[in-house]
Amino acid sequence: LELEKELRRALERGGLELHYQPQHCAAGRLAGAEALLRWPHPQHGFVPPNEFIPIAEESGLILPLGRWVLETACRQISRWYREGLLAGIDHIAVNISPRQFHQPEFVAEVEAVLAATGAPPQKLMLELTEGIVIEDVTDTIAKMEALREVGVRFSIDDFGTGYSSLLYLKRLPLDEIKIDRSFVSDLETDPNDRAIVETILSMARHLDLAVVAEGVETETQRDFLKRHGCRFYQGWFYSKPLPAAEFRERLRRRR
Ligand code: G
Ligand code: G
Ligand code: MN
Ligand code: NA
Repeated sequence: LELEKELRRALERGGLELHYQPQHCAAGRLAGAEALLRWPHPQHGFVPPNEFIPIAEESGLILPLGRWVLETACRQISRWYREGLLAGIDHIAVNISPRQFHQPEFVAEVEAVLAATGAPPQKLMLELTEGIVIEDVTDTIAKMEALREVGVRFSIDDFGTGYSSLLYLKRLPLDEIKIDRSFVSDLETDPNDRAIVETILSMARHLDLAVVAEGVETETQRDFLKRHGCRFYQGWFYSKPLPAAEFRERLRRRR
């Protein structure tokens, strides 16, 4: 309860930050980023999202919090776009929580944020999790289709960890899947993980879905993923999540 109060206060007083973890293409070029929420706590340092997102989800604070994330990312996308820094950049991805997505006004909220910030919808990728999908597939599809109409794209986060992942591929209007870090981390030692990752990449190719591999930490992992046709790579091998100003420097230095 204390943490929830402090989080609410941080949100109200501008005490939260968005960092951006770069995503690279197979040839090494910078291709995009995932926006990640950071809470620098005056006493405890950075509080991990895994600790405070569930609290926010539980209490409903995730609604204003998620809106702040979306607005902040879109304002940033709009600014970088006007500065000419997003040429050749495929997307900036934003995490959407289940409760945020299932609001009746979610589609209108995203459209309003795009209009207010002037962010080009084509640069926005929304990352959904399994938690979103299992609740109401018909409503999920309707919302995704409405936003894809506007040009927004969708990615499924933590792919492979859910119990019905294959069902999403068949039913949801997706553009991208993110291979969960747990499959990538043991690629070098676990033949089962190699088989799973190969299978995901092969399926994605047949279904015409882009794939992002998460948690890429070594060249060996990158090479394996590259050999099997992975499109985007995210992880410490390339970069940790960066404050906005530092990510902007990466965008700028490309030219
Ligand atoms: O930032 P980190 O890599 O520690 O992320 C931990 C978890 O928190 C991940 O599952 C990530 O998706 C989630 N997360 C990070 N930022 C956000 C956000 O802005 N919104 C939501 N809903 N989840 C986030
Ligand atoms: O949305 P998701 O939960 O997948 O968020 C990504 C999380 O993974 C963040 O907490 C981020 O800090 C973390 N992360 C990003 N790159 C790496 C990496 O290469 N290795 C590990 N172990 N974690 C990473
Ligand atoms: Mn994510
Ligand atoms: Na993930």
